[in-house]
Amino acid sequence: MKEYKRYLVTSALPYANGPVHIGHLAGVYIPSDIYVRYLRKRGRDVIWICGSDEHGVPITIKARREGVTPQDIVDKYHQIIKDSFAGLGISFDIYSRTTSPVHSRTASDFFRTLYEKGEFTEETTQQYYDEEAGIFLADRYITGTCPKCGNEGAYGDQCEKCGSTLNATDLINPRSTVSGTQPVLRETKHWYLPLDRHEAFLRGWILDEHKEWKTNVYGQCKSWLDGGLQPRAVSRDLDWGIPVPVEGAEGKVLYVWFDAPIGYISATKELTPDWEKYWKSEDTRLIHFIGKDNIVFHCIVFPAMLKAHGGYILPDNVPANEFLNLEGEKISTSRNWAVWLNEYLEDLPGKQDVLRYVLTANAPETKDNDFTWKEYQARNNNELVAVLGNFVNRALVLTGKYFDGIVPSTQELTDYDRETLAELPRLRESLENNIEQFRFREALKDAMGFARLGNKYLADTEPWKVVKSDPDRVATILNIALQITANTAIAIEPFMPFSAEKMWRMLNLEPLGWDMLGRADLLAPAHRIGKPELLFEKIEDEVIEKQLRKLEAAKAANAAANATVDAQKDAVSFDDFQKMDIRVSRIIAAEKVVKTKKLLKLTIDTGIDTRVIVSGIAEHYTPEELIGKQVLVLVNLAPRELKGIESRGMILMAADPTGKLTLIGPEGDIMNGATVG
Ligand code: B3M
Ligand code: ZN
Repeated sequence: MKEYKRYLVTSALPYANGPVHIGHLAGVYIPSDIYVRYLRKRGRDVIWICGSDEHGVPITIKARREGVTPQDIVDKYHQIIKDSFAGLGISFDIYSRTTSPVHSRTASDFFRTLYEKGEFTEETTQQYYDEEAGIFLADRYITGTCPKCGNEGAYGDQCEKCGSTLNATDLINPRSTVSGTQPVLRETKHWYLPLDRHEAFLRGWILDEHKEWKTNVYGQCKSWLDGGLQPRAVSRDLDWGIPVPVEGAEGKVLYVWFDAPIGYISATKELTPDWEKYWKSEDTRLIHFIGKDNIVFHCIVFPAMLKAHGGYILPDNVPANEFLNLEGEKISTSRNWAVWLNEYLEDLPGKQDVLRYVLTANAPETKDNDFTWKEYQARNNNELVAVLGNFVNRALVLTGKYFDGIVPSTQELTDYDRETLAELPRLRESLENNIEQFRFREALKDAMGFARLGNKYLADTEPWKVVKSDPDRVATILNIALQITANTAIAIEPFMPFSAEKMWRMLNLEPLGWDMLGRADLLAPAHRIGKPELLFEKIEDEVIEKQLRKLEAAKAANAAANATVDAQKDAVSFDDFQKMDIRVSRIIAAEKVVKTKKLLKLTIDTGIDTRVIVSGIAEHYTPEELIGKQVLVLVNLAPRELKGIESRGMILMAADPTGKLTLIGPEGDIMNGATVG
């Protein structure tokens, strides 16, 4: 691979219309933080660019909904996002924003250059217009049925279900998301980037020169190219965004996906006067970290823009990750089905590295993956506490106990000692190879491999058993254990910087450089180590249950907010109603029906008789809650057999639009058998 003098790393600019969640972290920000921390640790010249993406329709929709300005929205969430990234140790060199003056100037100049070079086409087309709201409908302002997959919630620019990029006029049965009305078509002029003009170049650059790109990225680019590239509008009829800087463009702004990637350039300008050294020299390696829904913009559209402009380098790699789901469901900002980073840092202070570890160990690097709080707890307790924490604690505590915290000298090494030490450079090589190939899950296993090696070494040599009979042997064992501890601190630093910092403090050492990794002489005999601290603590069930309750509450709140009451049924006659015999009854016994989730077997005193009724309310009531309750029973419903039990009648329940079931009963105690009419 080509030797580069410097690295320019970017991470996708998060939309400033909400906090970041674990899907963003697993997909983009933790992998890029690991990679950049590793490059810095190796002494490479690297700058890492990010910032808030503050234009676009989602932000204006949220502003309308909250009755504030788009600037209010982006000011609020830019700060929340920036602070929460810092709280997790996501160590950008700059976290800027696309409402900055530098960005407006840079994006305007970029557009003007392409305009003056004739790189755009101008087209007057019919676009959807909302006559009630008085605005053109672009992107998220319009919804309808996706022509490709039938998804009825597709948007004017993208279908989230099948990932297709759409034009608003492609939508079937379009509706304005602002007023809900049926939009009309109106003429409007826009500027287009004729991607088809760059198709041959892009085919060669990607399909021939970058076969090493991740399969998911290369595959998506190939299907885009094979499908034939179309001109893409680079302006919009909106009042929020960077004004199109040419004559005859009143009321038009740059399309957010045109301006946002230029944000990488403007933020670099803010960071360093040497910005051109990074963006315009072939000695720079440009890497874009993104999620899979941004592949076309970073591999096709932005490179075409850079090529058309001239003078810029193109990305050498775009290691996009797939999506992370949460408890088996797609993460959704609108449904509040997410673990928000700012809330995580509040709820679980001091557990930044646990989240970094779990989201790396489980990262959706090649396919969508799932985050569960149970797995978060298991990985913390069984891997971080039981392996990494346990090993480091033993090595340090035993050195304190047997050698008063002084690193002992090694005596005669055994074959097993030498075999163990020989593992160190091997682990280093594998770790480096995996990080350089953007395989961070595998790289994390290598980093944890140092702790596993140490844990096993202590368990096999059992210094606590031989300390009386052979203190020299124990000196050798603990010296080796401490060398492995120091190796572990170097190796985990890109992944878990907070724990590495603690380890250097406990070792009473300044952080060692990456070039020391794999060696067995990191701690000199007679060096005094520091005070052992616990690296990780066990996570109890209660902590997880609280998070799961929080998710369920969010789901219920969302369901209630979106609930719609069923329409009235067809009319029935009074005689029809008279046929139903509904009685006040009392539940006198209740038990779960084995091998079912929903069924309870209830013994009911109807005032007429005592009978058994099977009811599907086990997910809403426990048997204990029901005993003694008076309920309404339809007693003359024809008997049915359910799971081998004869059920005679039906208990009346209220089912609300969120699916919650509630028993209906009399106000206060009345006689069983009372007739309800
Ligand atoms: N704001 C993030 C997204 O699509 C988008 C990235 C821009 S990177 C230039 O979720
Ligand atoms: Zn679709």
